[in-house]
Amino acid sequence: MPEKKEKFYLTTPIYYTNGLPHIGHTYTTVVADVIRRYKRMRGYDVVMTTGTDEHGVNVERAAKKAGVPESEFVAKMADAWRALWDELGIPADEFVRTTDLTHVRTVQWLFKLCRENGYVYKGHYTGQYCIYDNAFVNDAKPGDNCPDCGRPLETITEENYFFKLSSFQKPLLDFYKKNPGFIQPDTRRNEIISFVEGGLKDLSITRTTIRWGIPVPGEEPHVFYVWFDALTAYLSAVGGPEYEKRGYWPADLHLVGKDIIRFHTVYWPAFLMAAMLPVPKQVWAHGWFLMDAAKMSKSKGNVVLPRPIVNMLGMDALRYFLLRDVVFGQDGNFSYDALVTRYNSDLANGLGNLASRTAALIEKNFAGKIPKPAALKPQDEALAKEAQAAIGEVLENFDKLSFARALETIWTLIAAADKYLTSEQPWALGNSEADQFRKATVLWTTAELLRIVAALAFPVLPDSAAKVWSLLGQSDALGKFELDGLRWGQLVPGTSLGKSQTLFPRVDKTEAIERIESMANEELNPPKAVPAPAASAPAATGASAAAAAAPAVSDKIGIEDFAKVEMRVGQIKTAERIVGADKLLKLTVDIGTEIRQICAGIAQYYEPESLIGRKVAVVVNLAPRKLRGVESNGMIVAASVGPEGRPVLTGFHEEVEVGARLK
Ligand code: ME8
Repeated sequence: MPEKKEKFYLTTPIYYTNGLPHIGHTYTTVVADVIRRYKRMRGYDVVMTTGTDEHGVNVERAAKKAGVPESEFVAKMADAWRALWDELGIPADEFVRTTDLTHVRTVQWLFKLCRENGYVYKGHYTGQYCIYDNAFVNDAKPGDNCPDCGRPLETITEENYFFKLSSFQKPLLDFYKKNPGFIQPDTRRNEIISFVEGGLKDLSITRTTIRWGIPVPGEEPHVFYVWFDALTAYLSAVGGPEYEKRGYWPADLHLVGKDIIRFHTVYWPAFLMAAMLPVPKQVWAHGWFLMDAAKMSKSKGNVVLPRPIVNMLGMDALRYFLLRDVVFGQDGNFSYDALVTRYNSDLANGLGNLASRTAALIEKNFAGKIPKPAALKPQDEALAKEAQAAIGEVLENFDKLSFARALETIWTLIAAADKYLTSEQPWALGNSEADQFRKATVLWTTAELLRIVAALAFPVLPDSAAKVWSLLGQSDALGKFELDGLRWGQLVPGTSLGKSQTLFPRVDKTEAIERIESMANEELNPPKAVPAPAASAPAATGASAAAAAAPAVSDKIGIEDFAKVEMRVGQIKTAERIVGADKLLKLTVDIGTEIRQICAGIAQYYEPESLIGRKVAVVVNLAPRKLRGVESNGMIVAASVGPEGRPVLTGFHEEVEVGARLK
């Protein structure tokens, strides 16, 4: 544990704003968040940066297509990226935009330093350029396609400022040698060393053909070109020219995908060396998540989105899968099948089941208080030893960013506890004093193991580990717990258990996948914009609030407009909650001519059982649509009450026939 809080600065790439985040971007940001939480639990003062890369031709074109100025386009996109990270619980400590003023100043300052030190000159450049990857392709001929994305290259000739990258071959090779941990994993280091040994060409760092970029002061129309601009964001985020005041530079860790390792391990240290600024300590390049063996991209139509998965299974499930299923550094295939299988086996049947089983047994046998262990048997001691050893192993693996290994060790412990419970059978013990002592020992041991599991799993499963933690009656915030102090034996007997809650409800694989895919489809192909609901409209608890809204423009409608809405008396036959949709109930409703499935946003206000047999007003001629992946064919009418819009279902004071039309 560092004496005085040592600083730790880590970054994700700053993502392009011409698209929205998919699971690949989410992966890097999740990993950064896991490291951030882990380092905080090891006593570090951590800052994590992410952000958006907002300049360049692609943005110019996308803004034009959208018919808005570039600044407006990127502001919306940056908001969308930031909002998604917030929603997923992985917000940056510093969110840097390359259009931020501090960033603009930092880029101009870095350029000035490089120029003053003699590493910048003016020249002409003609090259084959991929506008999608924002990179010149060395050795390509006119008419070639990009070797990375396969799309046509463009020939570009223009006056540029050049950076003397060629002067840095030896300094870089010396630097890699002195700092063998700088490029990780090792295979990537070897690739980069061979690349640099092969010779470095000077690099064009400004453009005159692009308008949307940071201007080179006094040299307009030159604007800075992608990588000189983008990489500098890491420094801008922690103070830019005043970085020394904040004290986070040099970065401890740049996390990147393998696609951009060269820019981070060759260009970036060279720019900083040229400016005589400190060089980051480590660049870690992870592999790609592939879909059907190809890199995900929106143009190929094979992207996986995070939100539908999170809606269905929860963020912890996604985090767990991303870190458990693929060895960090290697490529991995993304499959919904593997995701849901892991969810059911490791989370629902594994951690979730162990926690609820243990809590239920303590509740039943010890009135919800952690029992005091009595004499230990060898099997109790063996489990304690295994858990104590796991602590060291897990920390070591987190330190090496071997997340899959760390999780494997934690889940081996969970399996050992399951086996222990099954063989000790505390539920089969009687009420004799000896049996009571044995029960107490077994249940304390299992609960103590769970406490250790929760602490170790927290960086990856922040929500559910915290739930297990409070289930075991631990009142301190788990995120502030210091892992260096974690030892077997700290669970205090007599502690009252917290409220029990289901951690990971088991799901049907086929249904879960169908719903995730359907939600992804809705997100990728959103319905056309609809008018906002008028304040006086009845609460739309069914298919869509917007679809049921009264026209916003005129406050009067003709009878013929009202006649278009077919409302009938329906009777609720069944009602159930929907996994992954806290607000919705799935109802089947008899509308006289048929039984309809309708989703209603009333789950927070009505118990499903209380609705059976109830007669309600139903809009029956709404186009069917899917809500959270569940088909809804109609809408239940309710009043919207109070500032929170509490739904109150309509009802009838006299006997009415099911199917009667409301007029
Ligand atoms: O390259 N699998 O931005 P970008 C795993 N703006 N990770 C993936 C992935 C996949 N299929 N797809 C994307 C840029 N990523 C530049 C960076 S940094 C100074 C400038 C992740 O929006 C991975 O981290 O194309 C990759 O490096 C990054 O997103 C690329 O994001």
